[in-house]
Parts: sequence; structure tokens; C-alpha cells
Amino acid sequence: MRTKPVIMDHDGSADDFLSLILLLLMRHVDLLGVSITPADCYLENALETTLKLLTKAKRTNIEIGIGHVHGINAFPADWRARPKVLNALPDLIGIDTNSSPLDFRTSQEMIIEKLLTAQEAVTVLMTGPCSNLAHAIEREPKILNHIAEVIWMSGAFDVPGNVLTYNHDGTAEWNVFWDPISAKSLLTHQIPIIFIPLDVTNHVPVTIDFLKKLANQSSDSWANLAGQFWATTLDTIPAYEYTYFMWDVLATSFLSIPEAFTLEEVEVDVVTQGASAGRTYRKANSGYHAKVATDVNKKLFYDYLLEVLSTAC
Ligand code: AGV
Ligand code: CA
Repeated sequence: MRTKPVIMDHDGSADDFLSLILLLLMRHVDLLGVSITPADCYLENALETTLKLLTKAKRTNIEIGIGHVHGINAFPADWRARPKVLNALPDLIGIDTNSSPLDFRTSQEMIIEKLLTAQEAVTVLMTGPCSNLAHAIEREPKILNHIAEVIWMSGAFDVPGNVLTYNHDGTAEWNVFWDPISAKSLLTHQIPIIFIPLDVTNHVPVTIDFLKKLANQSSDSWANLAGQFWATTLDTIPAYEYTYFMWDVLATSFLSIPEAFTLEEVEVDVVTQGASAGRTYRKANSGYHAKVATDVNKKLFYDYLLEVLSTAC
């Protein structure tokens, strides 16, 4: 089978790790590197979980890059601390990692080197803010020619955002809001980019019904672990207001089941300052070209998850 070279940049929330699990199980994906953005996580926790998952999959040859750029608008500390529990789950707690962020190259160095040395153009999957990629491009613009496409879980185009905080009007999605300047910078390069925004992720919440089906196959070790990861998301804070969605998991699935998605070619832009900072919006005729996912075949998506998580690796 022909494999597709992929670099992942994640920011350490539970669904970022579920996405990493999916990538490790996708036979057609050649994962060249994993970069960590210290956004919806604390770096040390996220590094530990990343290492534990690569160890469990026997793929510790995959290089990890450490993000040193910090966004303008920090994630709430409560959210950042939550994924720490993942490292204590019975399947992961016994996997010793013992590494510090100082043992790794920076994300920018890793991304630049992997892109410049790849045999063919590489797909970049981002499940957090885009700061590492945007800064890598500024530092070494030659990498632009080595990017096949960018798939980015971010944005909210025709639906409300999910940033509810002081001095903000609620129109932004968090991955853009964390560093809107980098989002704007990334768009200006006009590389092929596919947004998987809230418009489409709102269709796919984490449901008890899905988790029950997944539990029926818990004799598969990855399905069992994934079920435990998702269970930690059900009391998402504040529970009365938010639902945890398949945000990053949906974006990652695009690599395997693009036919399940409805894409629209649009011109877009992003607000970098003020009460709408991080808002992504349509700007016909004078915006940046992008593809935006607007709908997904839900059954195909949930069925795909059940199937891929039954894979042994
Ligand atoms: O906005 C969605 C992004 C996704 O990349 N993240 C979570 C996913 O990893 C931020 C986010 C929005 N609401 C959240 C988030 C919540 N209630 N808890 C944690 N993170
Ligand atoms: Ca994320």
C-alpha cells in the first residue's frame, strides 16, 4: 500500500491523543514526527502521554518536537490540567518514559528538517493552534514547497465560536484564538488548507451510545484505552454548558475517510485583535483561498472509528 507522509502537531487534550492513536493505527499513514504545542495542556504531561502512546505502539522511532511558542490568549488552567489523568490510567501508568522536554529538538527544527528531507510532499495535521508551523515557515520559507496540504481542526465560520471569556464576543474557536497572529500568517502563504471547524465538529459529540458500542470491543487493547480516554471527557467543565466533541478525532479521520466530508471552497480571513480576535469568517472575492468542511456523514464516521480501533498494531 502506498503510504502518505504526515506530520502531526497536537496540543495535548484528550481528543488530541485519541487522534494520535488513530494515526498510529492508520496503515496508509507514515507518521514522520509529532510536535507538541503547549496550549490546551501542560507540556510535561503532554510529552509524557505522547511518549507512552508511542511506546505502547512500539513506534518510539517517531521523532517528537517541543513547541516553544506561547499563544497570546492562554487556555483555562482547568482544561490544561485535565489530561494529566490519562497518564495514570492502568494501561499507561506502568510505561516508564522518564524524559524531559530538554531531550528533544524544538518543533520548528523538527518540522523544517522533516519537510526538507521528505521524499514527497507531506500532509500536516494540526489538532491545536498553528503557531509551530507558522513560525517554521517564517524561519524557512523553503518548506512551503514540501507541504502537500494542511488539515487543521480550527475555526467557526457559520456557527458561534467556543471562546467564552472576558472582553470577547464569542465568535472565535479556541485553536485560532490562542494565537490569531499565527493563524493570519499561515493563511497568507496560500498553501492548500482544509479547515475542520466547529461547523462540522458540532455534528459529532462524544455520546454514551458510541462509548457503549466501543466497550463491546474492549478486548481490543486500543479500543479499550480509547474508551477510557473518552470517559474522562464526559464531565467536561463546566458540564452544564459544554459538550466534549470529536473535534480533533474528526479532523484526523479526514485522512482515511475524506469521502464522508462535504467541503466547500471559500475565501476566508481571520480577525487578529479586539473583541472578535480569532474569529474566522468568509470573505468572498478578497479573502484567502481555503477549503472548509461543512458537513459529515455521521454514521460513516462513527463506524470508521469502531473499525480502526479494532486494529492491532
Ligand atoms: O476548540 C476545540 C479544540 C480541539 O482541538 N480544543 C479541544 C480540542 O482538542 C479546545 C477546547 C474547546 N472546548 C474545550 C476545549 C473544553 N471544554 N475542554 C477542553 N478543551
Ligand atoms: Ca486539540
